[in-house]
Amino acid sequence: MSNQTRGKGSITRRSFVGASAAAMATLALTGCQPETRLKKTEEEPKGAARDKELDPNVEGKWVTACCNNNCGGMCLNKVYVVDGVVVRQKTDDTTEDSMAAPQLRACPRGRSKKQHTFGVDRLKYPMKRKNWEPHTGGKKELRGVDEWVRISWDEALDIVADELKNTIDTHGNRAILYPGQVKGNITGVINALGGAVGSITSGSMGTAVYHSTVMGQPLMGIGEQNDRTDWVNADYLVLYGCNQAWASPGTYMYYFNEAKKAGVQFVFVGPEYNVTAAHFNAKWIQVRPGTDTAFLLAVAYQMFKSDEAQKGSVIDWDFLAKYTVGIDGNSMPADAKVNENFHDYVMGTYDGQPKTPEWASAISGTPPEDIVFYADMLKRDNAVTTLRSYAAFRTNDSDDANYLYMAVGLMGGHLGKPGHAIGEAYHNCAGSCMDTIFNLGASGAPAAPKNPITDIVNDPEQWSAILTGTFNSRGPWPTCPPENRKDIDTRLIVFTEASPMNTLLDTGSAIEAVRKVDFVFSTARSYTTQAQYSDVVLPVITEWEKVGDLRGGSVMTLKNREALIAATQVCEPLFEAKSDKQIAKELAAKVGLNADELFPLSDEQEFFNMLAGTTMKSPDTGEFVPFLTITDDDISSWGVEGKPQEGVISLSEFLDKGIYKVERKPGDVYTYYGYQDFIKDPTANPRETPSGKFEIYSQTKADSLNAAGYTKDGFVWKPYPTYKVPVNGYEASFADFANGVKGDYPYQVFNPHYLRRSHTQFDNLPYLRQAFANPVFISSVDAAEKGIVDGDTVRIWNGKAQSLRPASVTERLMPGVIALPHGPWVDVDKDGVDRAGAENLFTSPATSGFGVAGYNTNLVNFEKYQGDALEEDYLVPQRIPSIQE
Ligand SMILES: Nc1nc2c(c(=O)[nH]1)N[C@H]1C(S)=C(S)[C@@H](COP(=O)(O)OP(=O)(O)OC[C@H]3O[C@@H](n4cnc5c(=O)[nH]c(N)nc54)[C@H](O)[C@@H]3O)O[C@H]1N2
Ligand SMILES: Nc1nc2c(c(=O)[nH]1)N[C@H]1C(S)=C(S)[C@@H](COP(=O)(O)OP(=O)(O)OC[C@H]3O[C@@H](n4cnc5c(=O)[nH]c(N)nc54)[C@H](O)[C@@H]3O)O[C@H]1N2
Ligand code: SF4
Ligand SMILES: [Mo]
Repeated sequence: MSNQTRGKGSITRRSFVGASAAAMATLALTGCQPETRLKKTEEEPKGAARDKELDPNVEGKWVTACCNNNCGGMCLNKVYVVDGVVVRQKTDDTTEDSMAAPQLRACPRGRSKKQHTFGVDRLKYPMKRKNWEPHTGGKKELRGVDEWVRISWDEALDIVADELKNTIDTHGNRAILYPGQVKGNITGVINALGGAVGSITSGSMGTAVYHSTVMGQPLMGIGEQNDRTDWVNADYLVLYGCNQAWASPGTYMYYFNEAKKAGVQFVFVGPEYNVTAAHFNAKWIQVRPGTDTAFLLAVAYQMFKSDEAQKGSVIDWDFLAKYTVGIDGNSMPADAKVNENFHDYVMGTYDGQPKTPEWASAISGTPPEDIVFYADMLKRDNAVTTLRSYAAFRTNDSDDANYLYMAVGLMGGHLGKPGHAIGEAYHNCAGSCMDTIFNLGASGAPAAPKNPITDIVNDPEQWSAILTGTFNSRGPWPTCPPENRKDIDTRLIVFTEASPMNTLLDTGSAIEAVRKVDFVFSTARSYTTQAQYSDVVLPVITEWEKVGDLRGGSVMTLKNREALIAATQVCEPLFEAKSDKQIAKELAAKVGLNADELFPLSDEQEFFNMLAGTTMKSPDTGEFVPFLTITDDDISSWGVEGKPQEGVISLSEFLDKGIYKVERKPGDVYTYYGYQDFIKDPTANPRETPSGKFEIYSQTKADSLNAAGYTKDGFVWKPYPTYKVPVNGYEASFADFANGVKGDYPYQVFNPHYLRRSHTQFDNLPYLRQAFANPVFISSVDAAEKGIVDGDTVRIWNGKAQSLRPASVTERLMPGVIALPHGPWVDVDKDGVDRAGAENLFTSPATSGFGVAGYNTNLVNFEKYQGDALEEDYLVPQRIPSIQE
């Protein structure tokens, strides 16, 4: 394609690049030197020809621009488009900020999206690795460091089609692997060709994903919590290892603020007194990473003890009897195989070790009096809302931690009534998860062909599967048991819509594995790690180039219960980038499939179908009704098929505004309490467990954990929650734990989800690099011991890797714990030193329990770096491939 005017805007690509470069130069100056910018403006020659898009007299249009990055918000982003170019951006000014309808204001990432779409690092056309050769990969060891050659789409898709066919013909479909949380159209095409080995992930939720349903919580542990308008009714609001200010922007913080104003006491549990905890002046209950099981067992112990001492005023025994099984020997479930129970274990009947606050404190680092405080807080007369995210569960051997989190809440009877909840604060739903107000319509596109290959590799095992040629394939959900040990000979890797080299455990092995196979291809918007290590890279459009996007409603469709946001196209696809669907469609044709059958609908038709099918719970009747009014004129102007309908708001008004918010009123039809139906009538609305109740004793849990085959140290899982020393956890930081002798890697490290990025997305953006330095956070106690001050370059290492990062010294971390933010793009220099702080270089697939990715149980050492100080990330040139035209 040449530099032709294209699409809706009337700007040529050449003039666009010039304009956006000019706009960026101005913005770069605004960032650091306002006085310079003023001077520059004054110096501009009067009457000089201006680019139209920079001329305030030329009118543009506000467009709602999609912002959806697996980030934890669902914010309104609007961009002002003049002549096809985005010149300004704003966020939600559609309502006053109020409890009834808080503003959905964008975070710094959303406000930087302009650089994501229009940045100079956008990949412009397909490219192939210079030393790649068909079917063998050529010089495979050069993956990641090779140069690139620009190729046409035709050639790129010919190569991909040929490599797919050759791999399938020579080695079979099991030789293809989709690593990471892959989605998408391209994998659908490969499925139509016979499929590939897929992957299973514990991802965000760690051990909670497996156990929650077994115990009685729905939705992989997302569970149920009260409508967030209820938080004001709590006496205590517990943030159990969450950090909403960083990891769930959007409206969480708004409702927390309201709760704070109403006098709610905040409590935070975790290793770092993070910004959210600090903002609400929370009481800090210190717990080292991966030690929550010990902490919570001691909380249970203390509750039993105080209840005895205070004659039943702590534990709600009637509640336990009605809604749970297994608290003690009097309430065993019918399927129990072991004559042991939770109460007696906690008291030390079976192992001689009462799980006292002092016992837990030696492991979790929690002062015993804080364990007593927590137990006292949970007593039944207090209104306690506990909210957890999943940081505590992205740890090895925390398989009983979510059980305990639930169990101690149930002991206080904190469920199903105002102010009481044992809930979670999942970023995907920005507060209220269940009981939807909007249900999004279906796109009408046929479901992607199913993957005929039934072998599935557990995420932590993907790189070792490639390197060793064996893996445990998936058995009955959720296990990958040892009897499913299988051979695998991976020859081709597909990287699309995930960043597994950066985000799965053990990035070093990822690099090795990727260099082993015959062919690797990826889709990418910029030069991500996956793109860097591929043979062929296919440039894909960003959200802003898509025809439209509809978000909101429920936890599964992201993110905010009370709002729907419809984004519309900001600009036509840039350069030669194509949508995933377009790429898949063209690939389908290349491999001889019927592309029109696989992808029959236009993007407009799919977007229209989603809009037309969306329903809303009526504020008057509580029944779901069509959301949009659609006319014959709408249908003909869209050029789609459909029927007119009556709804709550017209299609054109909704798309113009880009947002529809439901105003909340106290006691309205949208009010709910977690598990309210079960609490009202547990027989008519049983939990999905063998007993129909919450199971503090769960035979299913014990049986499946023991069958999973990941626990290698001889430990036997019990049906009730017990303590297991975690692999790579606190105890492993000692050479001799009993005598307090530290080992080679004496520091625990966890990975906060960091504001500069959404996982790996945006890591390359200069605005965000300037705003967020991506340091390693170190406790002031540890820093003082090592002579490290704020800003010093620190070397972090363990047996697998070493990285450099600037230190951020803080009093808000427990000594012995460092925090290395999640998601930077791995950047290993010629000496083997990573300069980005890519956290998964340090993690290892030492999975245990159900085989989860134990990201937050990990050990390292660190010191002040003696070499040249690291330059700040924003001074490092953006990662842009050098390409031969
Ligand atoms: N800015 C930003 N926001 C994001 C994302 C992102 O990449 N960037 N990703 C999104 C996604 S997909 C997810 S899953 C969520 C993750 O959201 P979270 O899991 O809530 O985020 P984290 O930052 O990993 O951890 C939150 C807090 O948990 C505490 N913590 C760490 N380990 C432990 C532990 O073992 N026990 C206890 N009790 N506390 C612990 C730490 O103090 C930390 O501040 O964030 C979402 N939001
Ligand atoms: N050590 C450690 N590792 C972690 C975590 C941790 O806390 N510590 N957190 C874990 C968690 S909670 C999660 S959820 C995972 C996330 O892991 P990933 O899902 O692998 O992370 P992302 O960086 O969001 O990767 C998404 C990629 O898809 C691309 N992409 C987005 N939309 C599209 C699209 O429409 N089309 C195409 N073709 N590409 C698209 C993005 O540009 C990006 O490159 O990471 C996990 N990894
Ligand atoms: S929180 Fe997420 S949706 Fe909101 S502006 Fe930031 S990146 Fe966008
Ligand atoms: Mo996640």
